[in-house]
Amino acid sequence: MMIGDTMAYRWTNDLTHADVTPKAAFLNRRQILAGTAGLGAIGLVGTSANAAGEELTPNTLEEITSYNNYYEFGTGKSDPANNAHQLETADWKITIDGMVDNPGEYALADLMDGLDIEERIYRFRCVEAWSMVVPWNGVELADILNKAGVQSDAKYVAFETVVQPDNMIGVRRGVLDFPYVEGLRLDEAMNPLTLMATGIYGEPIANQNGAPIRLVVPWKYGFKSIKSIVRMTLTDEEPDTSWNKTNAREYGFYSNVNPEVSHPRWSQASERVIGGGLFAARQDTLMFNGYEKDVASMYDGMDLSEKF
Ligand SMILES: Nc1nc2c(c(=O)[nH]1)N[C@H]1C(S)=C(S)[C@@H](COP(=O)(O)O)O[C@H]1N2
Ligand SMILES: [Mo]
Repeated sequence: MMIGDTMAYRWTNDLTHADVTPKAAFLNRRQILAGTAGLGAIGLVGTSANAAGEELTPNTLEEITSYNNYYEFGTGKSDPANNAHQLETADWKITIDGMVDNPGEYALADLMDGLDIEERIYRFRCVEAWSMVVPWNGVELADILNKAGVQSDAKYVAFETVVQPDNMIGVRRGVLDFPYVEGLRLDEAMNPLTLMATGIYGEPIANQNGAPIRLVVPWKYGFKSIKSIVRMTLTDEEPDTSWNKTNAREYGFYSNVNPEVSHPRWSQASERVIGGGLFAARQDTLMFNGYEKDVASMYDGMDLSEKF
């Protein structure tokens, strides 16, 4: 198996679906735009350029929806695609509580009301040393948090994924301590790059990608980008995070992408690009996954190997 290709601590597939997928057809810019022609239906005020003004070639929707980590639906890369149709997403509500002026349980539609859904084409780098490029549709987390009114003593946001044991085989098997939880420092949460995604390629986000709404933090390892969110709590204490609880030595709270700080079991200096096929070339991993100029100042003076 490929070294560094697993964060599963009980079991993992040696060869996954994506490993045997033939190289994806090259999608040019025009085709990508044509493919997003229907975006008006979900209120996209779309731009083709991404926030950082980079030209990235997104992975295909097939790749993005067939090679996933969503342990509630199993630990294999193709398990979420096979099992996540069971996720119940109707009448989705998100509780926002803790240090906010307007705590409560919000209907997703009310939270999104009045916000412009943008397209953000971001690099996505899993801690297991594979990567994709994903054309998300979503809103800045800051816009949602501002609706709730963040109080001045809040320092972190804690996030929680839905738990539906009847629908989630990984929850029934107890492959992790559920609910899946994550957290960001408040400045990270308020950073303009931090997205709450509701779509990919202009379509509602697939269940296996975290329907109906998930976090996307493109400069951090993928496990920070928690799926199917039902609670956000503003707090003044650093929140627990699922992978840190599971293995604190290997997975820190910050988990910023950093080619110079190795995982205890593998290097993070390079990554395998999904879609390249079994013999895909690796590419160098970029500091903060290529978003250094947008985010590095948040960590000024911080020892990034100590606060990994
Ligand atoms: N609730 C929940 N969120 C999760 C995960 C998970 O298992 N459960 N896996 C994380 C990991 S390790 C990664 S790499 C990304 C994968 O997102 P994708 O399947 O959309 O590529 O989701 C993250 N969010
Ligand atoms: Mo990951």
